[in-house]
Amino acid sequence: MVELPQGVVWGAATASFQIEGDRAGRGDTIWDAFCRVPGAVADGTDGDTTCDHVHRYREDVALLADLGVDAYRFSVAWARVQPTGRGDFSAEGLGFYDRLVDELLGAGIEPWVTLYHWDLPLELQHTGGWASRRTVDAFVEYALGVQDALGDRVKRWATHNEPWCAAWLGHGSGVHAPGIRDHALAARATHHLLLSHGRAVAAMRRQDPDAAYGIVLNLDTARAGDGSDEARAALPLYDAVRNTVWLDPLAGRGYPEDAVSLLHPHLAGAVEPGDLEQIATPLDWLGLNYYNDAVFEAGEGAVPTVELVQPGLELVRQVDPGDAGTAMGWPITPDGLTDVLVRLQEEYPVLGPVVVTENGSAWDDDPAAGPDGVVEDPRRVEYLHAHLAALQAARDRGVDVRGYFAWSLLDNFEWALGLSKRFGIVRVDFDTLERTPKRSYLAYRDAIAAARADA
Ligand code: IFM
Repeated sequence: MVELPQGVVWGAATASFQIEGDRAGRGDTIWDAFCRVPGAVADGTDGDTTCDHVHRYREDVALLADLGVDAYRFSVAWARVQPTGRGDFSAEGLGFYDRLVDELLGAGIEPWVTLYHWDLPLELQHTGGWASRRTVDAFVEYALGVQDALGDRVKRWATHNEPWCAAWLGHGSGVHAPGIRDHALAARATHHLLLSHGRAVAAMRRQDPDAAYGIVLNLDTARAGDGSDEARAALPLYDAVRNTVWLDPLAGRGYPEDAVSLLHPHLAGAVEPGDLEQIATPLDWLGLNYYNDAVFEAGEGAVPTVELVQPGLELVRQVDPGDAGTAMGWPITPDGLTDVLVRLQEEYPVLGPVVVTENGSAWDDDPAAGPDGVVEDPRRVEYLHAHLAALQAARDRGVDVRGYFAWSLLDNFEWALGLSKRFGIVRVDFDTLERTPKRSYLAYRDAIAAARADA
């Protein structure tokens, strides 16, 4: 086991498919296929160019350096380094990450690498994707190959980003690639994602015992906004699929009873002897992506529909926050970040210190830069300050939080919503690819400097 440094690592995060572009330099992924389905991506955009980061990474690292971060969290595109997901690795694809890592280290920024942020090589979907056990073996092979290439310099690894999304948005509601709506397959994918995590961590730790290994989960707290019986009854069922179905097996407790009965027989049916022990391979740190709490009310069929995502939510819908929400229609609930951090400390200390690996908000920014060349985004600044205060509140209550990564460095491809939703603290003009810092970038820079001065 490896100790992360004490204190908070300040960082910013992105993900491969969302920023890289350079479609010609990699194999086809499930997201390329999904983007080709008419209507699947709201604005009809795709991952072919996005921020063109593969060609502009030096400029982006310079932005990180000016921001003053300690660390940069990015993901490797599996199909860039292993185009079909099995067999030969691409020297050209690995070469890109090799140069990126060197550029970061040269700027004094530590690379935090996520191995899987949803862009499965399409060939692996043809053999069953995450619903198939075969993908587990493929993932371990891929993880070891990337570590072979970068592990002399990369010492912070996360296996998966938000496996709930890969399993339940990808196979439950089908609003994400591969666009499947089948709770049985979502349950199987849940198990295989966890198993691939545990096996990869064990194999990578054998290869490099001096690196720190984690997984990144999107956890939140569900609340009954209207206090109705329907909403209250849905809360533990939501919690089982969103939170504890991941946390409990990672903590060595097996799958929680609520999840097993809700997903019967698909979840338990996927488990083979020895799997739970492998999933519980010790972690050096746990990544938490936090955006907002889930607030439910009684009611069916409203948008956004939640009953498709997982069973147990047939009689509820999520409360629409209206103008009080972000451009995603998400409520703003900073206290919820403190709550989740406190819960992790109280109920899951075995999972190690927590790193907030993503936190941020989308707004319809006014693109015009002011006289000082900065794009004004007052509500993102407000959201950032509120969540940094919530992080501090958790630390004041004794929670061992070791990092905070803003989502996202750049405006980027927001999955099924395409290029229309902007989470960046730096604006990207998707026609010219010009980068312009927003006020939130400067606010975050000031917050980091102030935190360092206090430390
Ligand atoms: O853009 C995503 C990211 O890929 C995963 N976490 C949530 C972000 C905002 O939706």
